[in-house]
Amino acid sequence: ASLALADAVSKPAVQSQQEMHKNSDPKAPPMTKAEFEQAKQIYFERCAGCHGVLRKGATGKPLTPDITLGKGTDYLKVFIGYGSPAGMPNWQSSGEMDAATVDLMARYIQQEPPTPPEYSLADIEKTRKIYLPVEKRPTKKMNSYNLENIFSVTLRDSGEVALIDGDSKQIINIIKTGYAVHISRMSKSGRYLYVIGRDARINLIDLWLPKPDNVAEVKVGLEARSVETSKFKGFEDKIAVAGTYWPPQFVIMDGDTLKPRKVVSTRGMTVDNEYHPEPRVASIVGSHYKPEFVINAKETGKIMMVDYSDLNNLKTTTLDSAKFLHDGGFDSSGRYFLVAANASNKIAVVDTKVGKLAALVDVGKIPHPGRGANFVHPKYGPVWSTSHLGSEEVTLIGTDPVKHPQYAWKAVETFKGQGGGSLFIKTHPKSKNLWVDTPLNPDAKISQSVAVYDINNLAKGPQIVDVAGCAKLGDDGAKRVVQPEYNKAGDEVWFSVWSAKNKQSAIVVVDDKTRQCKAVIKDKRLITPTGKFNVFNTQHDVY
Ligand code: DHE
Repeated sequence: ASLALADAVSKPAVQSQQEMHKNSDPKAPPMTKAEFEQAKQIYFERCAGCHGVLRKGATGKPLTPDITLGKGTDYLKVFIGYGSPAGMPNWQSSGEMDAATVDLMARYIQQEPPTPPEYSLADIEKTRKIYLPVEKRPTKKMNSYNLENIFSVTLRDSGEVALIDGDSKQIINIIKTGYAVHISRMSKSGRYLYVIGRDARINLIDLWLPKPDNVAEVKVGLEARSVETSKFKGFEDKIAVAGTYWPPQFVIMDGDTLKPRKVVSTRGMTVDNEYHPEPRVASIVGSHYKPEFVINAKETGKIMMVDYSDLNNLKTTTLDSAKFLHDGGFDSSGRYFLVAANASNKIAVVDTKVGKLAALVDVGKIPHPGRGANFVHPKYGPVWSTSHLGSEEVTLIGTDPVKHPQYAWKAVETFKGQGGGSLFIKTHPKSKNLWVDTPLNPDAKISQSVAVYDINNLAKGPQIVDVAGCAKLGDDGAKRVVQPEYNKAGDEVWFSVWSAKNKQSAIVVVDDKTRQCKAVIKDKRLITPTGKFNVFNTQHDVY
């Protein structure tokens, strides 16, 4: 799974003398076995996240042969090469795939999708490595870093995370991880950092070591996006959980050794009472009110509140919401969890105190909040906000049923951002700014800049900050400015300027008050930076 796209593409398969792939429907365009294997790997790394391993569709359209065969290779090549305004990336015109690869993928998606293997608890346990046993780990912090202001930065295509000291902006360590780490999460105490690769490899990093590094590792499946730890009193740092895209299941582990304890399948009926074979696990959060994880199954629209206090008698409350569940975060009180149901254009609100769905709120097209942004609106009181992948709208939802009941769980205000293709929105309790990125907008000017609003005067409209311009990377190739993340003090906001793997990228630190670039972190080791997670803000769900 660590095979990078560029490597795969640079070794075109020799078609003639090789054995051909056998497809059940002979109408599918011919491919050699080697081409099929190469395309399978690229599909896994680039396409499966949106279209599903079984190609049944979710964020992206279904790509099963009953649909793709009718479209044919030429049509599919245009779509793959040039993308669509609905969010399909322009793989060829962005320079990320060459014409031969686009042709390969167009032929591949007309074949029957291969069914990947299942993955049991024993399979998981076999992959587990302990680099430093618990008894040999330090009993107190052994370094002088200000741990709470460290950023864990995904280096997507190199299969690493960079730990960057938020105070000095120096790289503390570059740590080998799974491929394309998706998120980083902190243990309740702030000592352990968990990262999960797209290939479902989890790395446990101990921030107390003289130089923070891996202490354990496990591969929990074939494809994954989410990892979380127990936050409830009495269970601090004790339990970890990871959700996988394939197989569709979640795994509960010991927090300090990653020893798998329980695997639970998410296959079953959707909220429309139809069977789904691949309900992938999207976001997971640890409840602050109960010993529970809130686990979101994408395709079924079911939200599972899983009680981790007794794994042998596992109690789960399942809430019906809407399809397809994706990303989300807590409101400012930490009681309500708001999650995007992106195919329904809704936000589901979970009351983690009583274990019930509080509301389903209609928002714009394909909401994509990341963890969202909480602030106090002058009129509506506390609100949580989301931007959208499929529209230029930013939507605010009232989150205070006690003091502002008339606004609670309603979309109280919608205003325009720079354009569609937004992935993340962010503010901080100490800030007056609301930052909205647009990395997937097809217009380079928009994907390379961000919009920032004054939360006390949203009507004034945004100021546009040319973040990529600050990085001074030149005109060389596509760059996307992605994911605002605050430092602990809430006076700096960090952005990734995400270039192709073989091009220079950077992290731009913007002064939150002046909205001017304050620092640019450039280093040849910073390959394809995407998500950034400040230790303190992640540990305490501050966003
Ligand atoms: Fe993400 C969060 C899934 C594409 C960067 N992404 C999430 C979460 C899920 C998810 C389920 C929530 C995890 C949680 O909170 O527990 N992401 C997917 C996909 O299925 C999708 C659409 C396609 C894919 O193939 O993976 C996808 N995501 C991307 C990207 O292309 C991004 C920009 C770069 C990358 O590394 O792949 C990307 N996703 C992120 C980031 C977060 C995230 C940075 C966490 C944001 C935060 O602030 O919490």
